[in-house]
Amino acid sequence: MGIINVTPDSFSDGGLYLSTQQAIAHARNLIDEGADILDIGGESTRPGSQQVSTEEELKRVIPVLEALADTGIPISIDTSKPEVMKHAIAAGAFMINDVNALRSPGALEAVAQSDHVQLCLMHMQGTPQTMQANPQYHNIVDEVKDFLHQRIQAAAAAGISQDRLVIDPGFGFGKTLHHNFTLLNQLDQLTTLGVPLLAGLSRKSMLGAITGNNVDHRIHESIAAALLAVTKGAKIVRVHDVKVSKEALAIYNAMKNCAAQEINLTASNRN
Ligand code: 9MG
Repeated sequence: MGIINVTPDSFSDGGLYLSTQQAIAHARNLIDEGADILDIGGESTRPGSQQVSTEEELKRVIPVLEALADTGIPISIDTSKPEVMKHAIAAGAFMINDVNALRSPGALEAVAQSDHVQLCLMHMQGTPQTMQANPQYHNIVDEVKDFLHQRIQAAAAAGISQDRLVIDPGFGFGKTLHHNFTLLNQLDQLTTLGVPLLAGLSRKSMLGAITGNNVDHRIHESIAAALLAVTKGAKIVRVHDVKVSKEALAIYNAMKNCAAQEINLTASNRN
Protein backbone atom coordinates (compact mmCIF):
# COMPACT_ATOMS: atom_id res chain seq x y z
CA MET A 1 0.00 0.00 0.00
CA GLY A 2 1.61 3.24 -1.18
CA ILE A 3 1.05 6.41 0.82
CA ILE A 4 -0.27 9.61 -0.81
CA ASN A 5 -0.70 12.67 1.41
CA VAL A 6 -2.76 15.61 0.18
CA THR A 7 -1.97 18.04 2.95
CA PRO A 8 -1.18 21.41 1.32
CA ASP A 9 1.71 23.39 2.68
CA SER A 10 0.13 26.70 3.69
CA PHE A 11 3.37 28.52 2.79
CA SER A 12 3.28 27.32 -0.82
CA ASP A 13 1.77 29.74 -3.38
CA GLY A 14 0.18 26.90 -5.35
CA GLY A 15 -2.00 25.85 -2.39
CA LEU A 16 -4.54 23.11 -2.96
CA TYR A 17 -4.32 23.05 -6.78
CA LEU A 18 -0.60 22.27 -6.73
CA SER A 19 -1.00 19.70 -3.95
CA THR A 20 -3.71 17.92 -5.92
CA GLN A 21 -1.55 17.80 -9.06
CA GLN A 22 1.49 16.66 -7.06
CA ALA A 23 -0.53 13.95 -5.31
CA ILE A 24 -1.85 12.63 -8.65
CA ALA A 25 1.66 12.61 -10.17
CA HIS A 26 3.06 10.93 -7.08
CA ALA A 27 0.29 8.32 -7.17
CA ARG A 28 1.10 7.53 -10.81
CA ASN A 29 4.78 7.09 -9.85
CA LEU A 30 3.87 4.69 -7.06
CA ILE A 31 1.70 2.71 -9.48
CA ASP A 32 4.70 2.47 -11.84
CA GLU A 33 6.77 1.28 -8.87
CA GLY A 34 4.30 -1.57 -8.35
CA ALA A 35 1.90 -0.39 -5.64
CA ASP A 36 -1.03 -2.79 -5.22
CA ILE A 37 -3.20 -0.27 -3.31
CA LEU A 38 -2.86 3.50 -2.79
CA ASP A 39 -3.87 5.15 0.48
CA ILE A 40 -4.91 8.79 0.04
CA GLY A 41 -5.16 11.03 3.11
CA GLY A 42 -6.30 14.65 3.38
CA GLU A 43 -5.75 15.16 7.11
CA SER A 44 -2.47 14.57 8.89
CA THR A 45 -2.63 12.04 11.73
CA ARG A 46 0.88 12.78 13.01
CA PRO A 47 1.26 13.41 16.75
CA GLY A 48 0.14 16.98 17.51
CA SER A 49 -1.40 17.53 14.06
CA GLN A 50 -4.43 19.80 13.63
CA GLN A 51 -7.81 18.58 12.38
CA VAL A 52 -9.32 19.94 9.14
CA SER A 53 -13.00 20.47 8.33
CA THR A 54 -15.05 17.90 6.42
CA GLU A 55 -15.35 20.32 3.45
CA GLU A 56 -11.59 20.83 3.32
CA GLU A 57 -10.84 17.12 3.55
CA LEU A 58 -13.33 16.38 0.75
CA LYS A 59 -11.73 19.07 -1.45
CA ARG A 60 -8.36 17.43 -0.90
CA VAL A 61 -9.09 13.73 -1.42
CA ILE A 62 -12.02 13.39 -3.83
CA PRO A 63 -10.35 15.03 -6.89
CA VAL A 64 -7.33 12.77 -6.42
CA LEU A 65 -9.54 9.69 -6.09
CA GLU A 66 -11.47 10.68 -9.24
CA ALA A 67 -8.31 11.42 -11.22
CA LEU A 68 -6.98 7.94 -10.47
CA ALA A 69 -10.17 6.10 -11.44
CA ASP A 70 -8.78 5.32 -14.93
CA THR A 71 -5.73 3.55 -13.45
CA GLY A 72 -7.82 0.66 -12.12
CA ILE A 73 -5.68 0.60 -8.96
CA PRO A 74 -7.63 0.01 -5.73
CA ILE A 75 -7.81 3.27 -3.77
CA SER A 76 -8.01 3.47 0.00
CA ILE A 77 -9.14 6.71 1.64
CA ASP A 78 -7.56 7.48 4.99
CA THR A 79 -10.30 9.23 6.95
CA SER A 80 -12.22 9.10 10.24
CA LYS A 81 -15.07 11.34 9.05
CA PRO A 82 -18.38 9.64 8.10
CA GLU A 83 -19.19 12.28 5.43
CA VAL A 84 -15.82 11.78 3.76
CA MET A 85 -16.35 8.00 3.92
CA LYS A 86 -19.73 8.30 2.18
CA HIS A 87 -18.38 10.54 -0.62
CA ALA A 88 -15.30 8.36 -1.07
CA ILE A 89 -17.43 5.22 -1.38
CA ALA A 90 -19.73 6.95 -3.89
CA ALA A 91 -16.64 8.01 -5.89
CA GLY A 92 -15.39 4.41 -6.09
CA ALA A 93 -13.04 3.92 -3.12
CA PHE A 94 -11.93 0.32 -2.58
CA MET A 95 -11.10 0.75 1.12
CA ILE A 96 -11.70 3.11 4.02
CA ASN A 97 -8.62 3.27 6.25
CA ASP A 98 -9.79 4.64 9.59
CA VAL A 99 -7.15 5.28 12.27
CA ASN A 100 -10.11 5.70 14.65
CA ALA A 101 -11.49 2.21 13.83
CA LEU A 102 -14.99 3.51 12.92
CA ARG A 103 -15.58 4.93 16.43
CA SER A 104 -16.67 8.41 15.24
CA PRO A 105 -20.46 8.87 15.56
CA GLY A 106 -22.05 7.73 12.30
CA ALA A 107 -18.94 6.01 10.91
CA LEU A 108 -20.19 2.43 11.21
CA GLU A 109 -23.50 3.44 9.60
CA ALA A 110 -21.70 5.31 6.80
CA VAL A 111 -19.73 2.25 5.73
CA ALA A 112 -22.42 -0.35 6.48
CA GLN A 113 -24.52 1.12 3.64
CA SER A 114 -22.08 -0.32 1.13
CA ASP A 115 -21.69 -4.09 1.01
CA HIS A 116 -18.26 -4.39 -0.58
CA VAL A 117 -15.84 -1.63 0.50
CA GLN A 118 -12.91 -2.91 2.58
CA LEU A 119 -12.40 -1.38 6.01
CA CYS A 120 -9.18 -0.98 7.94
CA LEU A 121 -9.72 -0.78 11.71
CA MET A 122 -6.66 0.66 13.47
CA HIS A 123 -5.81 0.80 17.16
CA MET A 124 -5.04 4.21 18.66
CA GLN A 125 -4.91 5.28 22.31
CA GLY A 126 -6.12 8.89 22.59
CA THR A 127 -6.28 11.20 19.58
CA PRO A 128 -3.52 12.41 17.23
CA GLN A 129 -3.56 15.72 19.13
CA THR A 130 -2.77 14.13 22.51
CA MET A 131 -1.79 10.49 21.97
CA GLN A 132 1.94 10.75 22.62
CA ALA A 133 1.57 12.72 25.89
CA ASN A 134 1.67 9.71 28.22
CA PRO A 135 0.63 6.39 26.64
CA GLN A 136 -0.02 3.69 29.27
CA TYR A 137 -0.84 -0.03 29.05
CA HIS A 138 -0.73 -2.98 31.45
CA ASN A 139 -0.10 -5.33 28.55
CA ILE A 140 0.19 -3.63 25.18
CA VAL A 141 -0.37 -6.76 23.06
CA ASP A 142 -3.42 -7.99 25.00
CA GLU A 143 -4.98 -4.51 25.08
CA VAL A 144 -4.48 -3.86 21.37
CA LYS A 145 -5.85 -7.32 20.60
CA ASP A 146 -8.90 -6.82 22.86
CA PHE A 147 -9.60 -3.44 21.27
CA LEU A 148 -9.42 -4.84 17.73
CA HIS A 149 -11.61 -7.77 18.73
CA GLN A 150 -14.22 -5.34 20.11
CA ARG A 151 -14.13 -3.29 16.90
CA ILE A 152 -14.59 -6.44 14.79
CA GLN A 153 -17.63 -7.25 16.94
CA ALA A 154 -18.97 -3.68 16.62
CA ALA A 155 -18.65 -3.98 12.84
CA ALA A 156 -20.49 -7.32 12.90
CA ALA A 157 -23.28 -5.79 15.02
CA ALA A 158 -23.63 -3.06 12.37
CA GLY A 159 -24.13 -5.74 9.71
CA ILE A 160 -20.60 -5.58 8.25
CA SER A 161 -19.28 -8.98 7.24
CA GLN A 162 -15.86 -9.96 8.52
CA ASP A 163 -14.44 -10.56 5.05
CA ARG A 164 -14.52 -6.78 4.51
CA LEU A 165 -12.21 -6.09 7.46
CA VAL A 166 -8.49 -5.52 7.88
CA ILE A 167 -6.93 -4.80 11.29
CA ASP A 168 -3.91 -2.71 12.22
CA PRO A 169 -2.10 -2.32 15.58
CA GLY A 170 -1.42 1.37 14.86
CA PHE A 171 2.33 1.72 15.34
CA GLY A 172 3.10 5.14 16.80
CA PHE A 173 -0.50 5.93 17.72
CA GLY A 174 -0.48 6.41 21.49
CA LYS A 175 2.53 4.15 22.11
CA THR A 176 6.02 4.53 23.51
CA LEU A 177 9.10 3.13 21.79
CA HIS A 178 8.94 0.08 24.04
CA HIS A 179 5.22 -0.46 23.29
CA ASN A 180 5.88 -0.22 19.53
CA PHE A 181 8.71 -2.74 19.50
CA THR A 182 6.87 -5.13 21.84
CA LEU A 183 3.94 -5.03 19.41
CA LEU A 184 6.18 -5.63 16.41
CA ASN A 185 7.84 -8.57 18.15
CA GLN A 186 4.47 -10.14 19.00
CA LEU A 187 2.51 -9.06 15.94
CA ASP A 188 1.72 -12.69 15.12
CA GLN A 189 -0.57 -12.81 18.18
CA LEU A 190 -3.03 -10.57 16.31
CA THR A 191 -3.35 -13.04 13.44
CA THR A 192 -5.55 -15.28 15.64
CA LEU A 193 -8.35 -12.69 15.27
CA GLY A 194 -8.88 -14.17 11.81
CA VAL A 195 -8.74 -10.87 9.91
CA PRO A 196 -5.87 -9.81 7.58
CA LEU A 197 -3.28 -7.63 9.25
CA LEU A 198 -2.02 -4.29 7.92
CA ALA A 199 1.14 -2.69 9.35
CA GLY A 200 2.31 0.89 8.93
CA LEU A 201 5.87 1.50 10.07
CA SER A 202 7.28 3.50 7.17
CA ARG A 203 9.55 6.40 8.24
CA LYS A 204 8.00 6.43 11.73
CA SER A 205 9.83 7.99 14.67
CA MET A 206 10.19 4.59 16.40
CA LEU A 207 12.64 3.74 13.60
CA GLY A 208 14.51 7.04 13.83
CA ALA A 209 14.77 6.55 17.60
CA ILE A 210 16.93 3.48 16.96
CA THR A 211 19.11 4.72 14.10
CA GLY A 212 19.18 8.46 14.81
CA ASN A 213 18.14 9.22 11.22
CA ASN A 214 15.65 12.00 10.53
CA VAL A 215 12.35 11.34 8.76
CA ASP A 216 13.76 11.91 5.26
CA HIS A 217 16.52 9.33 5.77
CA ARG A 218 14.71 6.30 7.16
CA ILE A 219 14.41 4.16 4.06
CA HIS A 220 16.60 1.26 5.23
CA GLU A 221 14.91 1.10 8.61
CA SER A 222 11.50 1.23 6.89
CA ILE A 223 12.29 -1.69 4.62
CA ALA A 224 13.62 -3.73 7.53
CA ALA A 225 10.48 -2.95 9.56
CA ALA A 226 8.11 -3.81 6.68
CA LEU A 227 9.91 -7.10 6.14
CA LEU A 228 9.79 -7.93 9.86
CA ALA A 229 6.07 -7.14 9.96
CA VAL A 230 5.45 -9.50 7.04
CA THR A 231 7.47 -12.28 8.67
CA LYS A 232 5.21 -11.78 11.72
CA GLY A 233 2.03 -12.14 9.66
CA ALA A 234 1.22 -8.75 8.09
CA LYS A 235 -0.56 -9.15 4.74
CA ILE A 236 -0.43 -5.46 3.75
CA VAL A 237 2.36 -2.98 4.49
CA ARG A 238 1.69 0.76 4.24
CA VAL A 239 4.85 2.34 2.81
CA HIS A 240 6.24 5.51 1.27
CA ASP A 241 8.93 3.71 -0.74
CA VAL A 242 7.08 1.19 -2.87
CA LYS A 243 9.77 -0.06 -5.27
CA VAL A 244 12.39 -0.93 -2.67
CA SER A 245 9.82 -2.43 -0.32
CA LYS A 246 8.54 -4.68 -3.10
CA GLU A 247 12.10 -5.74 -3.95
CA ALA A 248 12.79 -6.67 -0.33
CA LEU A 249 9.50 -8.58 -0.11
CA ALA A 250 10.25 -10.39 -3.40
CA ILE A 251 13.26 -12.00 -1.70
CA TYR A 252 11.13 -13.03 1.27
CA ASN A 253 8.46 -14.49 -1.04
CA ALA A 254 11.09 -16.39 -3.06
CA MET A 255 12.35 -17.96 0.15
CA LYS A 256 8.83 -18.89 1.26
CA ASN A 257 7.86 -20.31 -2.14
CA CYS A 258 11.04 -22.33 -2.29
CA ALA A 259 10.45 -23.69 1.20
CA ALA A 260 6.86 -24.59 0.26
CA GLN A 261 8.08 -26.42 -2.87
CA GLU A 262 10.60 -28.38 -0.80
CA ILE A 263 7.84 -29.45 1.57
CA ASN A 264 5.75 -30.58 -1.43
CA LEU A 265 8.72 -32.45 -2.90
CA THR A 266 9.42 -34.19 0.38
CA ALA A 267 5.75 -35.15 0.67
CA SER A 268 5.64 -36.56 -2.90
CA ASN A 269 8.87 -38.51 -2.32
CA ARG A 270 7.22 -40.13 0.65
CA ASN A 271 4.25 -41.31 -1.48
C1 9MG B 1 -2.96 7.12 8.16
N1 9MG B 1 -1.96 6.30 8.82
C2 9MG B 1 -0.77 6.73 9.34
N2 9MG B 1 -0.12 5.70 9.90
C3 9MG B 1 -0.91 4.61 9.73
C4 9MG B 1 -0.80 3.26 10.09
O1 9MG B 1 0.23 2.80 10.78
N3 9MG B 1 -1.78 2.42 9.76
C5 9MG B 1 -2.88 2.86 9.08
N4 9MG B 1 -3.85 1.98 8.78
N5 9MG B 1 -3.05 4.15 8.72
C6 9MG B 1 -2.08 4.99 9.04
